[in-house]
Amino acid sequence: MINVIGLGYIGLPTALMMASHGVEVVGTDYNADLVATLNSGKTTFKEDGLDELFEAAVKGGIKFTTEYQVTDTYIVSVPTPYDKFSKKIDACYVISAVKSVMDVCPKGATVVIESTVSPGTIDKFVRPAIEENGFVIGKDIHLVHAPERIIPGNMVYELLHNDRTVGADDVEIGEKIKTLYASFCQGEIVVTDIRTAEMTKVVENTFRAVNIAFANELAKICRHDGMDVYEIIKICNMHPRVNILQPGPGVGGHCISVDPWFLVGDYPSLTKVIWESMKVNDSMPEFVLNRIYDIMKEKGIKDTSRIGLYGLTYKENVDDYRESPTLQLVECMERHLAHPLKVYDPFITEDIVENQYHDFDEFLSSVDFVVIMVGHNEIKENMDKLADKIVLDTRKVCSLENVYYL
Ligand code: SAJ
Repeated sequence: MINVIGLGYIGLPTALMMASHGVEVVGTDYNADLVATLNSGKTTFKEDGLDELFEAAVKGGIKFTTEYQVTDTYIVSVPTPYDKFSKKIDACYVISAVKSVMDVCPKGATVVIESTVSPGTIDKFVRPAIEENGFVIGKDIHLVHAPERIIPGNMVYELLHNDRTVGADDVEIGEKIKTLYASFCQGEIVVTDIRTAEMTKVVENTFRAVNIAFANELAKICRHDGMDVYEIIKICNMHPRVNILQPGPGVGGHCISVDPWFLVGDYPSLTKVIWESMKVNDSMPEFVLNRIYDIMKEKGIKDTSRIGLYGLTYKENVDDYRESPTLQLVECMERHLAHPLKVYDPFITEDIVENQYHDFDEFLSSVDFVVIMVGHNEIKENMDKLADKIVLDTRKVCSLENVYYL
């Protein structure tokens, strides 16, 4: 039996995937409300194909509980926040989950860490947490790091098809865990050591952050001299070895806006490119604010009362708003004591910010100037409703004429 610890954005789909592929799974989470929701037959976030996967896993016998199980294999997928000031990883959830596993697990058990951790975290924090209990790693407890790679919005497909990395001290244990993931994963699974696995995960997200920063910097250069950044990127990308990403209003989510800071925090004097890239991405919400201001001046708009931000999530068609560019922009306005803009997002039903609307038409009738912060399908399918508005499209999703871009 596999005990998956932490039933969030990664743990839940992973547990469901295994259970629907014939593996006996118990999912454990310390949040009793979350466990109750799952036990009542409902999923806890929106994701394409997740409900169907949930159904298949329930048929496959998956159980949800707040209790840690006595078994031989644990998969830990709990959050790894970072300290905003020091930019270092806060491994407290991983440590506490591993300690709770140690309280119940028999000798010979394997603990797989799926949570993203900065290189060295397992040596620095996880090994001591295990050894504290008198266990000898490699003899009494086996340790594996198998970082996830799935992208919110396409998680179910990517869980099935992406290649994976399994880092282990011992190749035999690595191969055993590879077989477990191969129960559902059709991609190639590479077995390596733990330190390498830790590093690859953070490097993958840093690669994307740096490349998004490059696109954002191009947007700024092009704005400065009135050039069309999208046309330029389109043409450049026809070169066989160039593949520039898309500029946007900033970078959010719990991965790309976070993981690169682990490297900056650990190697401050060696991470010039990464650090500057993060600063460029972090500057984008304020860049959008400046664009709003310029357009207001051009159009003779005197106050912000009829300006609205469309989209609150960190990217299109997901319900996750962690570190989202819209939240960053709202916070930036607050810091400048500015009156909050109207905000609407079809995926967010609870009140997150001031002046938030929950009905698309009501939102539209309360504004004359719409800033598209997220390109949800809803807005793409309802472009005609923006025909009489001033539109600043930060995602290049608008098909109307006379639209402003970044
Ligand atoms: N973004 C841009 N321009 C782009 C692409 C993205 O501005 O061209 C923005 C998005 O709008 C969003 C942010 O960047 O705000 C991040 O979105 P994303 O779709 O690039 O990535 P995430 O954070 O949803 O998922 C990433 C993925 N990592 C990589 O692609 C290297 C995913 O595979 C990882 O599993 C995930 O991080 C994670 O959990 O680490």
